[in-house]
Amino acid sequence: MSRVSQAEAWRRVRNILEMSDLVLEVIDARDPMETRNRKLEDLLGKLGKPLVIVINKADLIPLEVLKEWKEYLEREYPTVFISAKNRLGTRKLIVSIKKYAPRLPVRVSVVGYPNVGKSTIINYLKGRHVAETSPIPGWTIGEQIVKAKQWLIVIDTPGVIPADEVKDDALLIIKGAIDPSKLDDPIPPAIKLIMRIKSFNPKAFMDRYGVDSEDPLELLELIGRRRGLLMKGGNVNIRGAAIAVIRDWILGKLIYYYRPPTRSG
Ligand SMILES: Nc1nc2c(ncn2[C@@H]2O[C@H](COP(=O)(O)OP(=O)(O)OP(=O)(O)O)[C@@H](O)[C@H]2O)c(=O)[nH]1
Ligand SMILES: [Mg+2]
Repeated sequence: MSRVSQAEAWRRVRNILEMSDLVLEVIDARDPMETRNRKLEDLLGKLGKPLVIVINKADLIPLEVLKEWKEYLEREYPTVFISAKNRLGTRKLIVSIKKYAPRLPVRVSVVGYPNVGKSTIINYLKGRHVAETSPIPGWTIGEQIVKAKQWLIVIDTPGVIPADEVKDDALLIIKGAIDPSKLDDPIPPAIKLIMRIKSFNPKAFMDRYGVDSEDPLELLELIGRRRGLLMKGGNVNIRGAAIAVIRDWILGKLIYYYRPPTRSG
């Protein structure tokens, strides 16, 4: 499924958490609920480690929605939103680390689902490329300890998936947490993803591909044809189209967002 087994990834993350003074949990701004890792948060609670939630990929969604998520999540944990890739909001991240660190110098681990941008954040904090990043989920296999500043040691970790989710391909695709080319059949998860994207952003497919349909399978066919994904005989390679859609989602080329639940809801 990924380059490292999830059992091994969890084992490594647990070891890192034990030696951390502060933990950054990274989530994806496009789907904060689905990329928030409750299993990790439970573990941190048990270990008694302070946590800051980092909403990453803030460049992909509107500022006013980011502010709503920050306010919502801050009922539970201190929260910042940043775009590690575009280096936006990252000064606030430094301020938060200093504020919530029990002492300086501080050891901060960066954890979360695969592909949320943990290694990109490590590189930002260091100020140069020291951790490998990739649009392929499950890229980081081992921990990497980086002295980012005189007072700051940051630790990159492999993405972790709760055990009860590892077999749910459709859910993991929505979370952007697995590599679609590894799936036996990417078509059913792609269909679920299409339906989720459409439910929040009806224009997403017209904007991205210039085609649309109410029927997700037909939409895959239209996208495949548009992209020239044809098989011998001229039929559309639906599997290829499914992988293309999932990749675009992972790459942030398909976007949706939603607002946090209201206080009464
Ligand atoms: N749009 C956008 N993309 C980002 C941002 N930060 C990271 N990415 C992209 O997200 C993908 C994953 O980034 P990584 O830093 O490798 O993610 P990771 O959490 O370390 O992933 P694993 O090692 O697989 O667990 C890459 O294609 C990054 O370029 C961001 O702020 N905005
Ligand atoms: Mg990584």
